[in-house]
Amino acid sequence: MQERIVILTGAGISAESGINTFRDAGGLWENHRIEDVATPEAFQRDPHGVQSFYNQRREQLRDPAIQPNAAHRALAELEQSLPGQVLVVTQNVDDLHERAGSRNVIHMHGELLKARCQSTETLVPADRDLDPALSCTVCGAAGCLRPHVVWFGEMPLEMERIYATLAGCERFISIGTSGNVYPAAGFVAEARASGAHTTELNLEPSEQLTAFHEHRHGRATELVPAYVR
Ligand code: BJW
Repeated sequence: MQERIVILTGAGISAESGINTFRDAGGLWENHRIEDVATPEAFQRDPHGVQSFYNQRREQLRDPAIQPNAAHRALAELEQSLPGQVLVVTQNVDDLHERAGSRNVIHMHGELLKARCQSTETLVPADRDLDPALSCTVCGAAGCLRPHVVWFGEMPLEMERIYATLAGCERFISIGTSGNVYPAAGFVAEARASGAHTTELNLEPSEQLTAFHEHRHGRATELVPAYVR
């Protein structure tokens, strides 16, 4: 059956698991310039610096203290109670939705625990630190592996499937995202144009607040279980 509920998640859903957001006080963009770590040009200029930024974040994800929280678990339970009807589109590169039990997940900005061969597009596991000089086993060329993430100026992943699902959905729920980054920030307008009911669950009003039918503000671990159960 076609998914009827689309849930967009952002860094705020993983904040209470101990993973930094991007734009909050103390967030990743406070200590790193986007132009230095999150563009293809930065990677071309300084592959070691960019890999080191992502290696630090991989290390954080390996920390046993980092676990899915009540919001991730509530979404997994929703999917289990409505088989085939729930699609989670996450902007997050962590694996906390999967660890909580969600199965129908699109990582539109990629995955921290994968690397991609720049020659063949082959994906390889990257659960350890990545050395930019490593060669990929498929093409054998040295230095061709890059983090499997979507940087500014690059096309997010699985856009066709996302837009098709937005066009047919009846509910759109946005959780823990500031609504600053497109195309994800425009999904609420797409869903609304298709007749979906739209809800924002976020710590504070997002940039897209006025586009939603309803909004609730507070911590994801409290709002999400209360909203979806
Ligand atoms: C809590 C909480 C708690 C905290 N409970 N809540 C001018 C106009 C329009 C667009 C553009 C433009 N100029 C350039 C563009 C395009 C550009 C863009 O959007 N730029 C803007 C900055 C203006 N976008 C792109 O380049 C994208 N590609 C693209 O557009 O391709 C062309 C295209 C055209 C048409 C269709 C399709 C494509 C690519 C964007 C790639 C973004 N990449 C990153 C890095 C990924 C890898 C990595 O992780 O390192 O993705 S940037 C970063 O931002 C990351 C995130 O996924 C993304 C969104 O951040 P998010 O999740 O919203 O986090 P925060 O920190 O911003 O917000 C957290 C929220 O949680 C806050 O509101 C808190 O209040 C809340 N919160 N604790 C609940 N406990």
